[in-house]
Amino acid sequence: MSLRIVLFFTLLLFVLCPAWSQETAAQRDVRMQWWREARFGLFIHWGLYAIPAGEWEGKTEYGEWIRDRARVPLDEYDKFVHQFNPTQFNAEEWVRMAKDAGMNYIVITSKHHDGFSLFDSKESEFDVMATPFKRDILLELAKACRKEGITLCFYHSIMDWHHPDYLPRREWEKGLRSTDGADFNRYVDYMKRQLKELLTNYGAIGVLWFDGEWEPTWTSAYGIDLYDYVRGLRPSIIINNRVGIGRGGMGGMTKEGEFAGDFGTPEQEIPATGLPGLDWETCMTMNTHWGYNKNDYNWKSGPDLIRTLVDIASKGGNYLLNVGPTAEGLFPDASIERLKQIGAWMKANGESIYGTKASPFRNLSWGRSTHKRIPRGTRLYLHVFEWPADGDLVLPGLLNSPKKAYFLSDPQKQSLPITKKDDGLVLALGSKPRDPVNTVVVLDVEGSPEVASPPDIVSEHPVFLDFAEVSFASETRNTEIRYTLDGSVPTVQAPRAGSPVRLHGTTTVSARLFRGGKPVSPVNRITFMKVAGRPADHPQTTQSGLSFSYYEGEWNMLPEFNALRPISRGSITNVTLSQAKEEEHFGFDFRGYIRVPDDGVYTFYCESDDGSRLLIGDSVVADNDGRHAMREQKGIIPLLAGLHAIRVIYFEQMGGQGLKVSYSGPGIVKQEIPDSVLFH
Ligand code: H79
Repeated sequence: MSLRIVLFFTLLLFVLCPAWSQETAAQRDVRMQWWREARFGLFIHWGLYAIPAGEWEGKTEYGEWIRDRARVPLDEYDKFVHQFNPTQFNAEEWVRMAKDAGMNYIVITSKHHDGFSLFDSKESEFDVMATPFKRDILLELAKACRKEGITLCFYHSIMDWHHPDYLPRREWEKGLRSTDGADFNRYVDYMKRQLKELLTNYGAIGVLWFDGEWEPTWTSAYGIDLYDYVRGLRPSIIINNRVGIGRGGMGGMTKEGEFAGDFGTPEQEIPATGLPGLDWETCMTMNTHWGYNKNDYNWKSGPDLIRTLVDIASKGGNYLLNVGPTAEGLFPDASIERLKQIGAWMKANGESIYGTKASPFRNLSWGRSTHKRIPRGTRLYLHVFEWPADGDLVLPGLLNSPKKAYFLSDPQKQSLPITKKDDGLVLALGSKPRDPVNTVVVLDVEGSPEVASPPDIVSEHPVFLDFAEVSFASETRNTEIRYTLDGSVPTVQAPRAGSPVRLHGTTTVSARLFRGGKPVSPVNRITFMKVAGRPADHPQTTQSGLSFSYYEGEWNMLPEFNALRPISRGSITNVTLSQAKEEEHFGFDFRGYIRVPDDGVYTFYCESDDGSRLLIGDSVVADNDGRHAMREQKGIIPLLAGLHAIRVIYFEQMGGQGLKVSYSGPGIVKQEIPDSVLFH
């Protein structure tokens, strides 16, 4: 092909493909920059549900889901439109409260699952202009945000319990609202037209925060199309991962290989560790509900919220903290009080949050850290939650040469004494915290952060029957690992880690990093226990399969099935939900024996939606209780060859359902437990 033809096709490709699908990493970094630096935002859940304020027919447990959870018929709910008149609403006050709390952006519900639009929508009669209030709330907020330099963002629900074309109906609503003539594609077009209104009439919008994507009608193809559509309207906008269907439950991160949107959305959760290379934002309520609930007094404390913000920043995430305003248009007093407490801390310490990166330390016993690049070095922010008893703050494994340390809140920046030890630095802080919640210490060091974390000590299990093989690993460059097997601290004379070490009895293994003959990391220590396997059971008779009892009821946790009367009983080839008579609100208790071929440590896995638990004999091996989407929990147990009593219990509250029980062990790669090894 001639160069000219190649050029022509390249150009054609460029013109035909939307810019966002060929965005380079550098372009993405530019687009994400404000959001990554902002770190802290205000979530606002506001709509008609503020009027009942959580109460319906004497029950007071509801929030923004009230129409669904209390099964409020549509025409009943629609009456709230005529009552919505938040005369106390003052956009400037709201925005100022967010700003004073140290927040950089606001995400407000342009439309929640109930389908009510908080803005003047030409596409819907179910909007704020149909209320006595008749003011475009989002327009007033947009103006106030622009004035205060706050980025306005919209939460827009894909699920819609009001629009006639939206499908499916709620389970309980099927007889009440017909689906005749409903056309989901037409609903999607409606949603797109509303999004166009939101992206053209309110100035620059920072984020579109989708939600309610988990219903079966929403597909990956719809998600990709919607993402492209929104980026097409506003190329620089940021979109959360709930635009597609790749979110992994409430943990919120995008599942491997799925369409990601721009950031993960853990809900009411914080990832256990940082997630290098991923953008994410934890959203959280201050009490229990998102929408206003007048009886919800379950407030997190101000100090708790401050530490949560710091914890999230130390893991490289954003914090989106919610307020549910009242039907009068006011933030609850308890929310205002907490925003002020956070604001006071942020005013003195915000520098340690905005624009920072995740902690270079794996774990700090006394608190958290964040960091930033500075010319020729790194500025570490050390967030001291637990003040050291002797006033000495230890930075385990920090290899960089220190330049200067001082309290962030000290205008004089008086230097704190620094001592270099073998395995880190020690800062002399003095005897009293400057801030009872979180004192921030600034430590400037040379170069990019380098932390010698204690080496990993790796073995298949912490217990073994016969012997265990242990190996060592570290990611710190230019170091060697030395270890001992008697509980003592490894010195430079201790053996160097090489091929795996074989243990025959209970042993405490200690390992430490060395560089140039000197220890540079703290010591890692793990005890591996030699244990006796559980002796096999000897049931009198056995037939293939398991026995089961089937129950019905509404539970949020696994109930005590023994105390309940089963709806039915029987035998079954394996743990399956095939004998369930309902779609939701049911449970199973499976019992029998499992045959394991060899002595050894076995791992059992319970994957379920909602909760499940697996017991061998009386031991709980895998506990996956609670209401959740498909999620796996596992555990181990040492077993001798033969039959072992096994029990699996399960419950389904509502939504999706599923149960998968797997095992692995000596000679058995992880697999679902086959029918052939189950007996009763
Ligand atoms: O707007 C607030 C809540 O109203 C909304 N998201 C926050 C920001 C919310 N909707 N539902 N939920 C929270 C909980 C729903 C959980 C489930 Fe699922 C939906 C369980 C099963 C389907 C999420 C998706 C977890 C698994 C799949």
